[in-house]
Parts: sequence; C-alpha cells; structure tokens
Amino acid sequence: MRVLIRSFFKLIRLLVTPFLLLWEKLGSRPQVRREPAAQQALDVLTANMCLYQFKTCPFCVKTRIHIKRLALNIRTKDAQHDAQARSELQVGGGKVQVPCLRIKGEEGDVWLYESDALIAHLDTLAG
Ligand SMILES: N[C@@H](CCC(=O)N[C@@H](CS)C(=O)NCC(=O)O)C(=O)O
Repeated sequence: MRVLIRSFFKLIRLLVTPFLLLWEKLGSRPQVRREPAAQQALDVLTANMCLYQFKTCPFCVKTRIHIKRLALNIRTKDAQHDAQARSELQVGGGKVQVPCLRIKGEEGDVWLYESDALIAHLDTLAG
C-alpha cells in the first residue's frame, strides 16, 4: 500500500514538474532596473546570501521567480541532490525545509525559512 501511495505522489510530481518549470521560465523577467551603482550596492549585500532550494518545489519556484523579478543576484544550492548542501541546511538551519535563505553575518548566520517571510525580507532589501 505504501509503495502504491508513494508511486502515486511520484506520478503527480512528474506530471506537475513541466508546468512548474514553465511557470518559472515565463514569470522570471526582471521588473526592476537600477542604476549600476545601486545594483552594485545590492550585489554586495546579496553576495552574503544563498538560497537552499529544490528545483521543483513550488515554494522554491515562487521564491526564485521573485528573486529574478527583483533583479537580485543570489546564489542557489540544490538541497535535494547535493548532499553537502543538504547537510549544511540541516546542521546550520536546524531542519531540511526549503526554500531557506542563508544570510552570512559577522555575528553568525541567519537561516530564514518560509517563502512568504523570505520574500518579504527581499522586498525590504530591494526597496
Ligand atoms: N510553508 C513553507 C512550505 C515549504 C515546504 O513545504 N517545502 C517542502 C518542499 S516543497 C520541503 O521542504 N520538504 C522537505 C523535504 O522534502 O525533505 C514555505 O512556504 O516555505
């Protein structure tokens, strides 16, 4: 029974994946254009950030689209297939839940979970 349920969800995921990726492709155009100096200043801030994510997680797709719309340059790590990234997230953040934004700071890193909170944080950052 368990195998059947697992296979069912795997099938659903397989069917939904192309639509998720299409949604990301179509929705990812930058909607912000900054003066080079302003973009550079933001790039300095976002250089300390890293988004831990899964390629086909809908919450991650939503977050990646938002990041691209805000024209933010934030590195991503695949916590699904990259064992090291997964371990960093588990150890540093305390749980494997994506998306999670790691913000490196002098007094330690902040691990920001929950896509809505993360998006709100990035909106504030981008002005
Ligand atoms: N409320 C969370 C939901 C995030 C969530 O459910 N993420 C799933 C992937 S879609 C997850 O991290 N699952 C952990 C796992 O599969 O190991 C958000 O908006 O970020």
